[in-house]
Parts: sequence; structure tokens; C-alpha cells
Amino acid sequence: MIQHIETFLLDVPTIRPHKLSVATMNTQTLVLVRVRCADGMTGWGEATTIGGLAYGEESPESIRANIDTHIAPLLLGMDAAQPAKAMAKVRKAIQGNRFAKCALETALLDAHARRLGVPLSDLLGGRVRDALPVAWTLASGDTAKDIAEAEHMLEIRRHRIFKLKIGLRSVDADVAHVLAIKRALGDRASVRVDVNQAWSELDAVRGIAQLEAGGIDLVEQPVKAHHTAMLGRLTRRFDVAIMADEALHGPVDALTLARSDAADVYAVKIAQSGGLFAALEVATVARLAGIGLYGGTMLEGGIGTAATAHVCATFAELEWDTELFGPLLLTEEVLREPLVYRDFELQVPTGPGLGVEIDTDRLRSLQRK
Ligand code: MUC
Ligand code: MG
Repeated sequence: MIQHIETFLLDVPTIRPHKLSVATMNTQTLVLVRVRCADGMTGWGEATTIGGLAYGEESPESIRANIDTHIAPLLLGMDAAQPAKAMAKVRKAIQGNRFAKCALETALLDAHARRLGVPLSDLLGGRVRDALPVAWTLASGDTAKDIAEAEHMLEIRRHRIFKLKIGLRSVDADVAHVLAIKRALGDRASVRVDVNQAWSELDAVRGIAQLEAGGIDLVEQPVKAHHTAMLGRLTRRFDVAIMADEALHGPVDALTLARSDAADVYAVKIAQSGGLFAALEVATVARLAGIGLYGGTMLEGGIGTAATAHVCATFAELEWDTELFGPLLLTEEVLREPLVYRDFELQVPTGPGLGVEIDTDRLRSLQRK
């Protein structure tokens, strides 16, 4: 039986300012959820978002309030061994709130997989890979610093895929910044950009033409999320891969975008999709429509990152790798044993459930008072 549900906000400084077109992050607020069951099992979930309300329509504080006030009471007393039934009740009664739903589904699946003594990926059909290549985002805003950071990551064999956050400056300044980094790294790295919706169609046409000519491999969400037709026109116009991120709020969006051939690649994010099973549905639509897959992040800490890793481990094809580096951007680790990054890959945890343990002392010390 689901006995107790608790939420925590943790304010964790980032290792350096992380500049996106929508926000500059100096701190990340992790939203963690703990579900305790009557049989002694505990599960953890995460609902972290980016930049308060700058990125999406759920904030850390709203997620917490909505879980505590509206969602947790629906779940208390339900059978903890039936996560799908519990989540069906939540989905019926609660509109939207995809991040909150994802955190609860993660926690219920973590507890249930522990109960069965299997890794969470087994509840999702089983894994086809044990390690996931991980991109790193260069977002200091300074070209020389970004090149030095990339060189260091190549040197320590942690990342060889780099995503640059652009859209804050003029198209020409951004393109010059990106191409300087690509020239410095050459064929040693895949260089990609994320515009986070900042460009108009004309900006995008000018910017993407130059990025494509300069050897950039992928352009993520160049235009506003709701401009599906515009995204489609860019996808058809250019050879370089165009990825949908903010345009994808779960399986229905995945289907709508696929129907209009709006993107070459989908960033699969568990929270943005509304949960782990919803993320699998997004991936299924992509597979059926011939769209490539990329494991995306909301810059979560260890819990959300491990949950996404379990989902991505079940994908037969993961053509564009992942960006599951969230914990590495944070100055503090909330897991007792950090996730293992080795030889450019994240090792998918193998223990029961998520395969990670929370350090509760560290959690208390980071918890918002
Ligand atoms: C996004 O838009 O993809 C993922 C990596 C990163 O640096 O920011 C996020 C959000
Ligand atoms: Mg993105």
C-alpha cells in the first residue's frame, strides 16, 4: 500500500553559469519525491525543471504544491504493487502537470522494481544497452572558455559530443561562436546547437545555412514550440538534422509532429513527456515514423538522470545518443554513489529499482529551508 508521499526542494549551485536563451542558471532546483510503501519499500522520483518558469509552465514550487495538495492524496492507500493503476487514477483526475506525474511514476516504479529485485529497465521491457554516450553542453557564453572546456572533456574521455546553447546574441555572433568551436575541435567531436526557440524563420534560414556549411551535426528547436509548420519547412529545406525539444509535450505532440514531418530527431525527455511510459510512447511514434532518437535532459540530478537512463537503455536504436550529464553540472551530489561516467558513456545502473541510493544527510543539507 502507498503509505506516505513527501516532496523536497533542493537548491544546488552549478559549477559555472549555464547560459540558455531563456535563462542563465547559477543554481538548479531539484524537485525530489519519496514514496514510502506499507511493505517497507521506498521509491524516489524527480521533477526538476529549468529556470523557474523560464523554460516550461511548471515551476519547482508549483510541482511541489500540486503533488502535496492534489496528487498525493489520490495515491495514498492504493496498491503500491500496481503503479500503472495508480498512475491511471492520477491521469484521469489531474490535467497537465507532466513533471509532477513523471516524478510520481518514477518513484512508484523505483519502489516496485526494488520489490521485485530487478532494475527499473526490466519493468520497461528490458535493456538492449548498458551504457549511453553522453553529450556535454558548452554554455559559458565565452568562446575561448568553451573551447578549453571541450578540450578538457576530450582529454579526460568524458564527452566527445558538444551541444552549444545559442539564441541569446545576434545570429551572426552566435554562428561565429559555434563555428570557431567546431574549427578548434574538427573531426574529434560532434558539435550541435540548441537555439531554445529563439529564432524567427528568417533568422533560422540564415543561421542554419551557415551552421550546415560549417559542419554542425544537429540543430535543436530553432523556432517557437508551437510553430510546427515552420519547423517542418526548416526540416525539409536543410540536410542538417533538425531536432524537436520544447515542441514535444508527450505522445500526442509526437504524433502531430510526425504527421507533418516536422523534425528529423526527437529529444525524449521523461518529465516533458509526462512520465516514463509516456516517454516510451514518444519513442515508439518516432520509431514508427522513421524519426531519430536522442535522450534529453532537464538538467536533473542523479534520480531523474538514472530514470532517463533506464528508459534510453530499452531503445533498440538511439541514433543521436544522450545528454544525460545533469549531475555533472552540479556542485553537490545527492546520491551516495555518483553515477558512473566512463569512456564517453554513462553506465546504466544495474541494481534494483533505479539502482541509486539517496544520501539523506546531503539531502537535508541542500534542502530549502
Ligand atoms: C534543453 O533545452 O535541451 C539540456 C541540456 C542543456 O544544457 O539544457 C537542457 C535543456
Ligand atoms: Mg533543448
